[in-house]
Amino acid sequence: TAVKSYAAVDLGASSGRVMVGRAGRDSLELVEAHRFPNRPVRTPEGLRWDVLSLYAGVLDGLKAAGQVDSVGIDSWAVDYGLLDADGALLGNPVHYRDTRTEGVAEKVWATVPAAELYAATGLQYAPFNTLYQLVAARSSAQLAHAERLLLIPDLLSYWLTGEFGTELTNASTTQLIDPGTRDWSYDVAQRLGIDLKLFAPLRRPGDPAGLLQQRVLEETGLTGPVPVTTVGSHDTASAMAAVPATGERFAYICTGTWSLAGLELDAPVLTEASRAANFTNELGLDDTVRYLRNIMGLWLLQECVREWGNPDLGELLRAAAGVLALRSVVDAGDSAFLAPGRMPERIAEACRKSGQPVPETPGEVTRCILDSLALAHRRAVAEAQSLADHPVDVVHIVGGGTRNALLCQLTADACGLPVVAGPAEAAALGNVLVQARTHGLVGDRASMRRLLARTQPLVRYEPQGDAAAWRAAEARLA
Ligand code: LFR
Repeated sequence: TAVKSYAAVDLGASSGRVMVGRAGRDSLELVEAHRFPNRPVRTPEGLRWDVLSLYAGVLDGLKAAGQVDSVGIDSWAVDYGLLDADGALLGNPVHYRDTRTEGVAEKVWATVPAAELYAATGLQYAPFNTLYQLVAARSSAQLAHAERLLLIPDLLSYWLTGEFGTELTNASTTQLIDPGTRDWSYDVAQRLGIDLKLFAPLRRPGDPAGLLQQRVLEETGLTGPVPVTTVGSHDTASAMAAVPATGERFAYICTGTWSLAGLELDAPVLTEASRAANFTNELGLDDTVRYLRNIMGLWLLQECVREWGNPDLGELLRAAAGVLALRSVVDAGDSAFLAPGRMPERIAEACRKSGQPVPETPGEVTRCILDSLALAHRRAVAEAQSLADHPVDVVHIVGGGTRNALLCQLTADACGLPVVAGPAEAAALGNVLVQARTHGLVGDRASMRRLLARTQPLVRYEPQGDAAAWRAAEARLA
């Protein structure tokens, strides 16, 4: 049977990559064509993405990938570039960890109360939701001159093809989409003075997104026509499409800079209890809802490692494995950990404030982080099941965190459920599979998942240890 090649552009908060997926009816393999750093820059105005260097990485990656049948793009969510009437980019996109949204939510809620906002959009409160960013930018010269707003993957897609669009799974993270109609929330936008005309028409995974422009073909050495195919352009939507679940009763945790932990549902959960628990209803493939909670994730560790001058990660994890379990834990869901900098001190402060021993050595801090993440995973998985009335018997971990065996085992222990870990490159695989499906190679979501389960190396972790210790640790944070 035919095997086709797809390029998956997958941009994460700390690196970007172009992967080549070769998919057939019974085969799926992924190779890395190019990986490049994503280094945010602190300018006098604030924290910015270096989006031109990302685009250069994408072009280098497509060149390294060689001839492919299609290209798909995914990245982190919520951030955007603004274009003027000539289609030129107005400045560097603002990083979602920038502080410009501090105090903005309160202003928004004075116009649209938080409960109404949740009922209309189903989105968790996070200071970086595009809605708050746009309100923060309301009186900026840039926004005044903008004719178009493109989310990051849509911006790169525009540069590659010359065509505009707004991909739906990522648009659902703006807090301007109604998860019931899967269309714009016109009322919310109007009340907050957000001009929806800035957004290009919505498109869905599987929709065509144009062809690589002549200039791009020349630069990359590819022979046209090469189509760009719309995938779940939010990396978490693509990663979820690559959860190798074989049944319906599963929870997932997409791990990396963030841990996104929750369920795949047919309909949003918009109850007051769900809002209070800060669960989000983002949109997934095929009319699904990604019901999940954002947990700070390995960001906590990445930031410490940066502060410690990049020691060897393997050694750090071995040291952490030898530290007494659950000695001190912090709330890994707390947005107090959102901003970069001074992470070991901030973790120590949180332990001190909650009357727990302060972790001193890098090994102790690392253990505190991993225990805290596992605990946050446990809470999210348990609360999602009860809020959505959707019980599970297995937790799938996908993404970069699957390479961290200690984190996977602790998560199994904390959840009291088996964990199936893998694939690590879930977002790129989900990206490839949606392209493959669009071009007629694999069938529905279930058959995509069966193909993953058959072809990807997965590791199973059985829950061990002391369930009471996790309950006690949870109580310490309550
Ligand atoms: C993960 C992710 C999360 C989103 C955060 C910010 O990479 O896309 O889903 O909440 O980044 O965009």
